[in-house]
Amino acid sequence: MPTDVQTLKEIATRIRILSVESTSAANSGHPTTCSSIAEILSVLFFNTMRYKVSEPRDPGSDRLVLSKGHAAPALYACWMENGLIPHSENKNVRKLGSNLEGHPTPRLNFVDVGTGSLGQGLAIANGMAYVGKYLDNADFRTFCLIGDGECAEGSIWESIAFASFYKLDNLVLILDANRLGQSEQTMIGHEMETYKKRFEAFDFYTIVVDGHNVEELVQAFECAATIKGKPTAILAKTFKGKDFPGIEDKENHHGKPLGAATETVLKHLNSMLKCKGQLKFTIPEPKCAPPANIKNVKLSSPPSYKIGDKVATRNAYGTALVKLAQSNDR
Ligand SMILES: Cc1ncc(C[n+]2csc(CCOP(=O)(O)OP(=O)(O)O)c2C)c(N)n1
Repeated sequence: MPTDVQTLKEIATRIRILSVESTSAANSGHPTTCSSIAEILSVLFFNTMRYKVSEPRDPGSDRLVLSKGHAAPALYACWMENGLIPHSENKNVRKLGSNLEGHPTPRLNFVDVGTGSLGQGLAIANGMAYVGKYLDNADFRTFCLIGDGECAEGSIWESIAFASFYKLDNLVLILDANRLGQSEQTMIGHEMETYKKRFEAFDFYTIVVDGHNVEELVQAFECAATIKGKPTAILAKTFKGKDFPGIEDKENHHGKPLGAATETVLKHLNSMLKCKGQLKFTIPEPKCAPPANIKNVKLSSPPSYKIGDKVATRNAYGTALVKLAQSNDR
């Protein structure tokens, strides 16, 4: 049975609360960045994505790349709500010695790739989707969440071209169009039709949604699963700092904990909760996929250069790659 809409809304509010609490406790971080994606993450983690909480790296699991890695506290909140991380860890986010760093790292068993340097996550998600579709013939889907400010990075558009060229229909790109970047409005702000035209020009199947409407998100992800021969872009119109009174959609709040406003914001968010106890949700099981052999990734023979040899770096690099491939065909 799918998770009901009210529960998905409730979890979104809990994600906001946890993100505010952790960043205020750390006195650093990006609570407004987390807030704009609360519904997107709630629907992905508690309705759409197939995965196992007990085995986050199950090869059949859907992948999620949080390319806007500075929203890490919201990602951690999801893994707290699904039961993998104890809630007591939330106060350690961004603290020295905690693996719950300001940006996700693969030291965490539910993170495949470190993100935070904007513009990189989509290229990596492409690689995952490419492998799933063409090498492993596996059924998992790859989701990649990018920011609108992040779209100023040229590498995003290179990756969009790649996904389209290779017809990665197992890739779902989600654009969190919260209008604001680091210091001001992004180039095209909330012009969703302009985004749509751009993605369509790259031959993506494109769906514009209200990114705070869980029903629209559920439908969009379901629709994406039916699209063949092209990747899907879900363009979510959102608000940075959503549900933070006095802060939502305002400039000058990027990368700042809420400080003196923490108490009033938490009071407001808590007043939105309908259920204080355990929520009932269903996480779909992953389908079977072959485990990838990533053992024996080493040079088939050691480098044989002599001191003083002059070798072009690209040749040395190429030789090393060939030797790696001789030990492991991945
Ligand atoms: C390559 C790179 N350049 C700059 C930064 C610094 N930076 C961190 S967040 C951010 C703004 C991101 O805006 P957006 O993608 O819209 O995310 P939002 O926080 O609004 O959700 C910038 C420029 C970075 N992390 N990586």
